Amino acid sequence: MATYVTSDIHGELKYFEKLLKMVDFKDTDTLYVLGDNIDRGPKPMETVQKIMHMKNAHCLLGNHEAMALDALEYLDSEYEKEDVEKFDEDLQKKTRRWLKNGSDVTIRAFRALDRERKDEIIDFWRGLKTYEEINVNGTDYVLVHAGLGNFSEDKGLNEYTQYELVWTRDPFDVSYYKDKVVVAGHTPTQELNDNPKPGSIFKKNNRIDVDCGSCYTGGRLAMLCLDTGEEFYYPKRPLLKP
Ligand SMILES: [Mn+2]
Repeated sequence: MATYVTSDIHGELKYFEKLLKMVDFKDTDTLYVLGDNIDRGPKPMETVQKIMHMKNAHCLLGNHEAMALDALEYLDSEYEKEDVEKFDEDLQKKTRRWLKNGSDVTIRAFRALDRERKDEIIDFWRGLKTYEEINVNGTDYVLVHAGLGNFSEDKGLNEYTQYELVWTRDPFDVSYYKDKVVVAGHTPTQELNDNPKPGSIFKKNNRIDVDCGSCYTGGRLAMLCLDTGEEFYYPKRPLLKP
C-alpha cells in the first residue's frame, strides 16, 4: 500500500517501466505522475496510454500537456509547420510555443493513431487536475507540476491560475507551507542553484523536486516513495551535468 511520485517522464517509457519494476509496483500501491509525460523523449503516446490505463495511477497536468491542448487545432489536423502563419494571432502564438518545446515527436505519434485513440488521449488530457492534496503517514502533501506561483499562505489551492501551477520556477529559497510538503517536478534538479547532488531528488524548505531530467543527457527518471522517503532512479548511472 505504498504511495509513489514521479514526474516529467517526457516519453521515456522504458525508464518508467524499469522504475515500476524496481519498486515492485503493485495493484495495491498508488502512483502520482506530476505531468509532462509527452514531448522530447522517444515514446510520448505509449507513455500516456500506459499511465491512462493504470487504475492506480493519478496524473496531473503539466505545462507540456497544457501546450498540447492549447495547440489542439494544429495537433489534431494535417497542418504542416508552414500552415501556422495562416492561424489567427492567438492560436499562432500558442502553436509556435509548443513547436519550440520538443513537440515534434508527440505530433508525429499522435497523428499516427486512429480516431478512437486520439479522442481517448484528448479526453484524458482535458480531465487532468492541476493539483492534488494527499496525506501519507500523517504528513500532508500538495502535489503539483511546477509549484505555487505567486504563493501566499492564505490563498486557496483552487485560487491559483493554471499558469501559476504548471509553469512557475520558484527558487527553493522560497518556502511555501510550514505544515505541508509541496512535491513538484518541472525544473530538472541539475538546473537548481547550489544543488550538491544535481540529478537527484532535491529537498528544501518543505519542498521536493522530483524532476531529474529524464530526457536530457546525463539525466534520469526518479520515483519517490512517500511512505519511506526511499528514492529510485533509472538509469542509475553517475550524475553528469546536462
Ligand atoms: Mn514542465
